[in-house]
Amino acid sequence: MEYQSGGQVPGASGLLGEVAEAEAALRAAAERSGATGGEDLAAGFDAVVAADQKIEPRDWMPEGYRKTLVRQIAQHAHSEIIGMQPEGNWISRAPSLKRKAILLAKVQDEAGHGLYLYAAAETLGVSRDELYRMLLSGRQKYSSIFNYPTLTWADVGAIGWLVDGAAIVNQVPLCRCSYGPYARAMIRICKEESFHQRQGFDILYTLARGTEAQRAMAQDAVDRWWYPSLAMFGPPDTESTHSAQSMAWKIKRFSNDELRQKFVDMTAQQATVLGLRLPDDALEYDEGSGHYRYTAPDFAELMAVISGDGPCNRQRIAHRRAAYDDGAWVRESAAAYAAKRRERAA
Ligand code: BYC
Repeated sequence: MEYQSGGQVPGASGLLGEVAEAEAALRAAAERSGATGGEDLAAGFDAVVAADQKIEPRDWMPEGYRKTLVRQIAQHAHSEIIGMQPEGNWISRAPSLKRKAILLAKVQDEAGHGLYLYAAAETLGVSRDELYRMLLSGRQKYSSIFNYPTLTWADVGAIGWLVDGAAIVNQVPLCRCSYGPYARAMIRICKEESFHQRQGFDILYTLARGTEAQRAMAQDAVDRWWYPSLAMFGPPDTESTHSAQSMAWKIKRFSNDELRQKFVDMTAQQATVLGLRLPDDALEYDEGSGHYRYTAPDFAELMAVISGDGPCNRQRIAHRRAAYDDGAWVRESAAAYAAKRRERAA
């Protein structure tokens, strides 16, 4: 595997190919005549899912399907928005104008992803404001990963390489999700995420070839972000509450452990190109299975972080609440303006 600064992350082009194939499949599904179940709504839903066509907002769907999608899409949207904080921490301290411009664009992209996803969730009959309030009151979650601090500039590189890398591996299959608005949003998001991963890889590549101190800083960041990144994929399959049903509905296409393994296989090879070490003595390629053996993350830690006890949970939510309160006048002015326009038009 070779790398040229600014180029594609080695071993990641296959994922972009999968996004392109999913995009073509989405178009083909839209053109195929609709699968039906006659008068029976539930049979109609099952037929559409079985035929790999898409469920659209106006279609009948089981209440559990709708609820699962609202939970997952909202959690995903919240993750994008909260995910702006750890990186935002470094915008004013990026080491060059170029790095600063790139990071600014990346953090703006995350806001955009949040918006596509809130819009996709709204097609299921919930408002963005409701979802936002559920985040702020702790009734809905966001990804565990954003509860860890960004201590050095190298953390921005590690987030791009490992966190965005894990995000892509998890999200490319969502481009084939059975719910049309979510699948379409994911196509665009995945294309952008692949640039995000490139910027992280490029930061680490540069640091790993810099001074001894820069190299040590890069290694330290990888040491701290590796296991939290593995934990992003969720609990092991044996403890995953939603996987079986979500896979039957074709919301999820692969299990948590399958995707975690795919991420390890991809990342272990990229680490050798970077010249950095993944902090796992047990990491080893297994000829027989064609996969890397690895040490699982500490799932008790994942559960503690998910339930509010990570290093930065309180800080992240306090920051979001303050931003929500500070923005009240903008929402009120926009609503007053819209009401005035409606009145004038009437
Ligand atoms: N963090 O039954 P399971 C990004 C929860 S954004 C928190 O396996 P499921 C990026 C889970 O919700 C990254 N909670 O659940 C942005 C469930 O909760 P309930 C976000 C987690 O849904 C900015 C319970 O544990 N990506 O990459 O089948 C900058 C049991 O789990 C986590 C997405 O949201 C976790 N890590 O599978 C850079 C992708 N893991 O029932 C990067 C979409 C599990 O108690 N989401 N839980 O409420 C998914 O693919 C799935 O929801 C998951 C979990 C694989 C995450």
